[in-house]
Amino acid sequence: MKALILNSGMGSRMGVLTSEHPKCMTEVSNKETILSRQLHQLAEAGIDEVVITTGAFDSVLVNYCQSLDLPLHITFVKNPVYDKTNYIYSIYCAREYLADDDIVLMHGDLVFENTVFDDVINSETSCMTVTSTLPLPQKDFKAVVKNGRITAVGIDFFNEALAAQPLYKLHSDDWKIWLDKIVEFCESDNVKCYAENAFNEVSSKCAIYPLDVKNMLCAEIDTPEDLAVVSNKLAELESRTVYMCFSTDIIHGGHISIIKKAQRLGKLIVGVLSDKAVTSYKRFPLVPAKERKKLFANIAGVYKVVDQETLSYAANLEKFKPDIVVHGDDWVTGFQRPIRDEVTSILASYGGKLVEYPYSDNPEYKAMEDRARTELSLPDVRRARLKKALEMKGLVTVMEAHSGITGLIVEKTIVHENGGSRQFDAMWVSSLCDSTAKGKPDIELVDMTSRFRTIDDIMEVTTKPIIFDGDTGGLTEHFVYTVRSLERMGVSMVIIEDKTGLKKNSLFGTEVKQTQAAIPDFCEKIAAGKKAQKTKDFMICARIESLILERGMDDALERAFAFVGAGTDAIMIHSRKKSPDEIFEFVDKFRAEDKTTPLVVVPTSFNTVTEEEFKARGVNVVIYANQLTRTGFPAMQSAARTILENHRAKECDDMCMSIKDIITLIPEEN
Ligand code: SPV
Ligand code: MG
Repeated sequence: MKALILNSGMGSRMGVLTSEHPKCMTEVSNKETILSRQLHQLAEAGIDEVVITTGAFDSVLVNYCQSLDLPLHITFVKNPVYDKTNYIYSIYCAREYLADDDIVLMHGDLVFENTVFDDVINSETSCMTVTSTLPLPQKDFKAVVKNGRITAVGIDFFNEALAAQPLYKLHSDDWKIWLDKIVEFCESDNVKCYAENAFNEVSSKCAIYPLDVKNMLCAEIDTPEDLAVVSNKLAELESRTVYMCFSTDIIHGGHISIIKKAQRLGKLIVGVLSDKAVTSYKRFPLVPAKERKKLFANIAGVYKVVDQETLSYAANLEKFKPDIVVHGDDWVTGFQRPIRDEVTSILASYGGKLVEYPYSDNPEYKAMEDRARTELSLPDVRRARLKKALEMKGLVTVMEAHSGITGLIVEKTIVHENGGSRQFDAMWVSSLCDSTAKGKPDIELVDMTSRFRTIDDIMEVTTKPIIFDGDTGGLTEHFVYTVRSLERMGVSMVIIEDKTGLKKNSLFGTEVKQTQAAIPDFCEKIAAGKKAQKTKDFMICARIESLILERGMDDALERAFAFVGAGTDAIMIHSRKKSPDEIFEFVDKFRAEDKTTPLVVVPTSFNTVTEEEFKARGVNVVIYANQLTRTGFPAMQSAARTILENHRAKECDDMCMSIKDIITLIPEEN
């Protein structure tokens, strides 16, 4: 696309303001002239071929343009008879530079705000700016609009007309029709009329649509009075605020480009989404909000950086009342739609505006995001994330995984709710499910090497933190090695239960013989584990079996405080009662004395309690310990039975996941 700016006019109505230079060089603010503003707008839009027609003071104009040092290639075409002809003849003079291209055509005395210009150049059809909110001017252009199209432009049309400004985007084929007519006019010496007179003769053949700029600035400056009005409006625009929210921790070209666009609309306030909101919405941020704020604060032209605590913009829109909110158009559909709806309704309540730019799905940016995800899977980054998630969210949810595929299910399952998303924070490598997957009883029979193999399978394909079910931890002398191995692998927490001898699954309770470890012995195991660990991120959690083994609340509490004293990083309290009462009682009594040590629960039996209620009571980790195993295996049994019963596989088909779904669940390395 090329630009054509018509600057051959004399500008005589401006009086002394045009005694030494053409009208387009009139200052509209202390930092720009009409022309420098137009040229900057063109350069920012990437339109680098510009044709300027000149007349009086042409060398002043040429020197001035060169002094602006903009990345533009400007062709100057002087209308030698500028004082005897109208701009139709200037266009005629420039015709050889204007053929076969889309054109943005503007008069040299026109000042328009950036949004108007963006709308014009992004228009899919040929268009001319009109203003439906202004009364029809007596002496200026009006456009006659019929069936949605402009059929005539001129001063003397009042019927079915709208105020119009000479800013056009013209597709090459429309422009060719008009330009041919201009040539015809000029070659038959019809050179004192407007170029639009030629258009009016061919308007049925070129499809130019009105682009209504309503109350936005788009005005010609003909007189000093016009200049005052436009300058005031520009000053008003300068004080406009624009709001954008970012969740990203990698700033790439796509972000910079939307920031640049937003800055052109006013003073840009950047809201940085909190770590908690980012985690729920896409993935754990590699860079915390405090640092992400610094990144944005250091981008030239960002006026202010503020926190945005939630996915909802409501609080910040109420507080800052930005004139404009800018966002990519990716939220027009999909799960973010409710957030957008809320933004539009708040903006409407005070007259703000939403501006959306096309979302860039550049593969390079996707590759950067993929690299960030890979980083999350590295041992050091992954290990540290459980502690961070606990600090950030207060309560983390953990789902069982016992293989690569179940790990992927925990990794990738997302549900959308109120414009946000919910996903599990971490994975639980359960001894029950790991043993069951191997067809073995949950009695510490599956050895550590095999358990580590399961962790490795999961780690290879996921990024979320892992909590490992360490059973009793084995002999203290062995446990210290387990701690170091887990730590090295990138596991975040090991939970060991205060049992000794042949361990059986807790859900058997007192139906089987199980022995609880003596408090001093277990304390020693915890202390040895803590001493063995190398990083500060790794956590050892002591699991108390007193309620399972019906040893009473006092025993459970006594153990909890002793284990905290021995250095445990967290306490898991277990129960196999359907009612949560004993868990609640423990949590209340523990929290009365210890406000900080994280509390872990496994609500397999007491499964009516919601995460919100657990959090309100002071619980920090909720582990769904076996639900993938307990739902997956019956489905397999049923498939096997169906095939046996039907002597073929067809009847089983409806129970099967489609191959497409399997393929999308399992990512391919690239
Ligand atoms: C496991 O998942 O292996 C556990 C939790 O230890 S429970 O089965 O409830 O004992
Ligand atoms: Mg277990």
